[in-house]
Amino acid sequence: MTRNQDLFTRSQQRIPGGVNSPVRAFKAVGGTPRFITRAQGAYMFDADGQRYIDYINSWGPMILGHSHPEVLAAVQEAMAQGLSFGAPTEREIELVEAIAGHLPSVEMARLVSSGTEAGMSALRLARGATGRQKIIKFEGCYHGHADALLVKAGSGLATFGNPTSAGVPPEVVKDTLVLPYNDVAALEQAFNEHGNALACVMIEPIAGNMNFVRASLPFMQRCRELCTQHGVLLVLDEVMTGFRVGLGSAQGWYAQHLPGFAPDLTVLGKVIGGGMPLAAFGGRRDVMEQLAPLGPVYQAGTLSGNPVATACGLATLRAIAKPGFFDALATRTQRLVQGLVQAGQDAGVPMCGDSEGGMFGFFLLPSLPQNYAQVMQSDGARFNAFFHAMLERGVYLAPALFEAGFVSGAHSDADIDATIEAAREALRAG
Ligand code: KE4
Repeated sequence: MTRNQDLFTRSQQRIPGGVNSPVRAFKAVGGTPRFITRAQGAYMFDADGQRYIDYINSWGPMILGHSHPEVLAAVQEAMAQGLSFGAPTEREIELVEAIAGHLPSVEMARLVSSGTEAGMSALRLARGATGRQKIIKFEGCYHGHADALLVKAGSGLATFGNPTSAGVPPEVVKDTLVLPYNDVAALEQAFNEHGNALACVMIEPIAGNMNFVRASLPFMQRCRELCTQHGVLLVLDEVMTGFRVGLGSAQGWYAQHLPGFAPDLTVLGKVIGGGMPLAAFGGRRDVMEQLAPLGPVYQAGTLSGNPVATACGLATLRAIAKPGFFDALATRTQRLVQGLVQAGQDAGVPMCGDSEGGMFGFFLLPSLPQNYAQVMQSDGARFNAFFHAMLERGVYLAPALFEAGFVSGAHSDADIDATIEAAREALRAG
């Protein structure tokens, strides 16, 4: 028994599935999860002393790499002043001002403790601000585990959703319409039928929960136009892409290609907390001012804007805003994806990939998928074998073919080279 196996056996006695979040259990890829003892820079170390080049980055937050000195110093200084007050602090203002400084669409924001809480609150706010109940989400997008958003496409796809989880009453999801991603015709039909009853459209602009699928420019433009036309709020779920694909996040990328593009609300998490429990939702002032204590939409949280978490997030945002950070990160991430794709082609394995900033995806497919159905045509068994072959070579990729990968500012060119070499060996091994 390795130490990882021993810990996994023990953890399963007291924690469901042995993990505090399902994807960590390696159910999709099989095998024993690695119990991490420490992490430094681009590396994580497991209970058996194995070092891994880390492409999980805690599912996105660790964009600077682990144990970044400036972040640790800020957290240690904050901790010494107190862990939690349940009262406002200046640093909460500073963090929201920093977010708003990079995202012009965010005129106001509220801090919460998880992406789920942010998405759930944004949904309630959209419904409260518009007085409407129906919402649109897209197949393959994940917005956290709030009941109304745990919805899979109905049999006919563009139908009102069915719960993806036990315990979610059908009446909670009856107003959640699930559409195919990147399908303009389905979107237009949904607006024709329900436009004036819709509170919001919620979308991952680059769907990291389908590994890495971009909303096409025509599709995103149509989302914006139809929402504006029907008084529907466009909510970008940037929990994963926010401050990960660029300082302007994904909305900044779309605004470069669609002049004047801006969402009405944005959901953020991960990077803005720098690895601590912190997320946010924000957007138009007239909408945000519907929140208690100003307006009728209730939302609250004991640890919202926690002083240690805001110190971690603020130090992270300040570090990634330094000149050249994202250029270097994007270049390294692109080189990684190009190397993986080339390794696939040289081994006669269909492989394609894409990246933006420090977020990437690769698929065991001949061409980039545009929606969930196409992603799931990937060869799952071959992905699982590749995942474990890479893990054995000290490279920790996302343990599921529908998850994105992340590069940090701490990943060196040597780490990228070593990863590509490991992929060449793993793919040759078959
Ligand atoms: P959290 O509640 O896990 O902080 O955030 C939920 C969430 C919301 N929106 C998007 C676009 C997200 O990607 C997430 C969470 N992402 C997953 C990874 N696909 C977190 C990993 C996990 O569930 O353990």
